[in-house]
Amino acid sequence: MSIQRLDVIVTSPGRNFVTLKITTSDGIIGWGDGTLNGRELAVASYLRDHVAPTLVGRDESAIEQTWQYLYRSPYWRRGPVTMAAVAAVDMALWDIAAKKAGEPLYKLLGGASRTGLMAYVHASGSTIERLNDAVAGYVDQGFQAVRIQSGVPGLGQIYGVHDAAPGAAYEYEPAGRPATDGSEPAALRPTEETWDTAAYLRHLPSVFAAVREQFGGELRLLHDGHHRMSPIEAAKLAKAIEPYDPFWLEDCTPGEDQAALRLVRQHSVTPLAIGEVFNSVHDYQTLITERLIDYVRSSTTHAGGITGLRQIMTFAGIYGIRSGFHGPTDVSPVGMAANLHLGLAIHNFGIQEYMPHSATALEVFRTSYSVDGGMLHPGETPGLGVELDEQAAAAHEYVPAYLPVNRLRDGSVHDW
Ligand code: CS2
Ligand code: MG
Repeated sequence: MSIQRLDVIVTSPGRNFVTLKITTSDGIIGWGDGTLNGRELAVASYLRDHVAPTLVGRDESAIEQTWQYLYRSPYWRRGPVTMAAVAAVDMALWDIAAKKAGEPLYKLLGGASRTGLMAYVHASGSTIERLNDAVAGYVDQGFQAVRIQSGVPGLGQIYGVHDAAPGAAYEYEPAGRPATDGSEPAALRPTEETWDTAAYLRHLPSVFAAVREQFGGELRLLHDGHHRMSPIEAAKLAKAIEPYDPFWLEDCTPGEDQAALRLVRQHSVTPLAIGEVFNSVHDYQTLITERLIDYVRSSTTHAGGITGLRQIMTFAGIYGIRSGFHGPTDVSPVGMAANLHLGLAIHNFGIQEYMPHSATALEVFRTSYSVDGGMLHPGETPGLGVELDEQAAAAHEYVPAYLPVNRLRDGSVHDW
């Protein structure tokens, strides 16, 4: 049996997704997620123009060899576009292998190491009161871990902060579909936000204090710094929130500066998570061997699929570092399912990010994973357990959409 055809499907049910469909000569279909928020068409072209023609006729069961072939042979290794494309192929081949075995994918990865995966959800609010309302909504639904993001007095819209009905699902990072700015020809530009780290550092400890006061000590509280701090600013924040027992502080400094976390570690025992923008085990080398992080934030979609992320987790496991896989709505339901199967199987699972996809997205992607009492499970359907409805997908054409730009008050471009 062999790979007979590869089709790349770009669909936009509320937001853009890039999905690879691999069909084998005996008619089995595998799905893979290659969505790279704001750069979707680059991955689609990489897959269509440079990957698909080289894979037709290959043995679909040679998953590891195909991964190495796509990783090593083009000479240009790593990088988000390449590794999202590798991820899409890898997931689709695992999906096919598990469908052929008639088993849910986690059984091919060593079987279940646990009964379910603890999820964390996103609560946010422009004010502390609204944030607390959002947290209450999730606690009522049984979630045991909540990421808390809030507005900062004096600043306007901040990425990742929205007021939503308590407990309601929302796609807070929709990768804004840019409005034209009146210029001719119409420019499609990302929206822009203003940032002030000092104001944020003054405010955030009071946010943690207020949430702890209302919900007590047991609820796990997470926070995402979204790469916006310098090492010394991050150290200051990590130390300031320590009394509120955070589960983790995520992306406190720009991810590519691995040594930055040494400084944060010297000043605080707040657990650290990083890696949603990483795409290979090499990005983690210093962080893991020096134990500068506690949680790996990569997703299967951006780190070379199940094969790539499993490499990272095996390496991390030697150092007692656990998973906190990236699971925002820009990881498609296919990628989410891949995260769940891997998380169920590995020994060093920690927690799984969970942002429910919109009803429109779930009409295109038919899922069989579940969430119950704050715990996720990939389900028992053979394969990944997600099928793309091609007719439904065709109804949603690609729309250019970009993540916002973050600037300091003086207009200079900042990390976000
Ligand atoms: C966020 C992400 O989930 C998170 O922790 O940082 O939603 C991230 O901003 C997006 O995936 C970017 O595409
Ligand atoms: Mg993040």
